[in-house]
Amino acid sequence: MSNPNPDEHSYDRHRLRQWLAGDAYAAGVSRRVMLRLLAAAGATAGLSAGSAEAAGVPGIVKPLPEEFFTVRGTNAETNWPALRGTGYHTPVDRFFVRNHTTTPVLDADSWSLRLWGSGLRGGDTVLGLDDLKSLPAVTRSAYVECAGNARDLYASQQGEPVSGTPWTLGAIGQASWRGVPLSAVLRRAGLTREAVDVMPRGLDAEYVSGGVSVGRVRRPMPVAKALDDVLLAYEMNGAPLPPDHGHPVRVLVPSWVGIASIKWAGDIEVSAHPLYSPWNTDVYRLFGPSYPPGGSAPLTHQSLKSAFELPWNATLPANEPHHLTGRSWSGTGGIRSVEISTDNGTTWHHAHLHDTPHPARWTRWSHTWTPTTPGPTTLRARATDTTGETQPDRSVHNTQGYLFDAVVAHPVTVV
Ligand SMILES: Nc1nc2c(c(=O)[nH]1)N[C@H]1C(S)=C(S)[C@@H](COP(=O)(O)O)O[C@H]1N2
Ligand SMILES: [Mo]
Repeated sequence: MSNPNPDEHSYDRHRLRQWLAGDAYAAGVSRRVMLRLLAAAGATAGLSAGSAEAAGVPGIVKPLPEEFFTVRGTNAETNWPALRGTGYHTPVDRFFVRNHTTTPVLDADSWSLRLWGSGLRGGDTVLGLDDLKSLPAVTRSAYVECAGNARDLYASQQGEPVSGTPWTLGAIGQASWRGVPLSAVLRRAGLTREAVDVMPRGLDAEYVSGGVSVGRVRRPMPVAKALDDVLLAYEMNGAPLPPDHGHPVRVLVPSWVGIASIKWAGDIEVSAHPLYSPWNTDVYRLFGPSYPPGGSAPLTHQSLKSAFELPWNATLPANEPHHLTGRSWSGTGGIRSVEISTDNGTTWHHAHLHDTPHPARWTRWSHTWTPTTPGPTTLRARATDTTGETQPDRSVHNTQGYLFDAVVAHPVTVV
């Protein structure tokens, strides 16, 4: 798989080596706590159950009607049929929510963002929302997708056990985000040439796993990505960010794993040393027999996927044309083509594509099918991206079920 950004590639290699050598310093988590955590959770099971999740309370502010969402612990998965006809951007009322704890309801007037750390000159910088809004704004379309999206397919389609929230395909949403480039804020705060990592941290509650707090949600990214296309977003689809999606300000890291897009940003550490958090060491890396003993490099880009805007086990009348619709996306390239099979993968037809390719955005597609034979069958959508990668028949397993990319067999019955 090609990596479009050489700086990200060297980030992967160098940080992994440093982490494995114990060279990165632990911000907020002592070695002792990490060891307890690993003992409690099992070396690769990682962080799985928060206290709210264990209690089965979603802790989400917006309504979660059954036709739009499937609630999974502290999270809400978007039902794909609810996206049919919604256009390029996902309406907030059906945008998935992934919370480690619960949505904090923050006051925009008293909110501030602190930038600090050894990668800045001249001390801390504190910015209020008005300060951010006084900087030149940009608007950008991008999806946010959980790295564990489609995790359940490892088990249901491939018969392989994985740990974590059993998402089907609905842990993705795409919005139009307005905000300030993180690069502008970093430069204003006195970014130095020595800076290597940038770590935003949320204002939501500390995350407790296995009875041990690992602190507030945070994950470092290399300075090259931070200076590239990352936004500090304060608007979503033309309105102030809603509480569940990070009000008043979230980080938006296009095409990367959703965990990078820290909600309710409260501070950003800018460091001249490699940074560490549980979210780039114990979770959001690939573990398992196909990967190095210490796991893969920390995850960056999302994987290639496709989904139909149709209920699972949908019933479709025979001898009538059905306008099948769906979307495909890839974090490493735009979508170049999508093929559809309505006969369990025997024959394939090119779908009609409705959007231009972009690695941070999905492409809508459609295909008209007139079934003639009653009975059960499976529909498949197989996308190819602009790097030439095509969705495989089987996804390479990892214990935490990240980055599923195989063609999904979507069951339907013709009547
Ligand atoms: N502060 C904070 N930021 C966070 C999270 C969180 O729990 N707390 N969850 C992350 C994960 S794992 C994902 S997939 C995305 C989900 O964004 P959404 O809830 O707006 O869809 O937010 C990320 N940012
Ligand atoms: Mo996620």
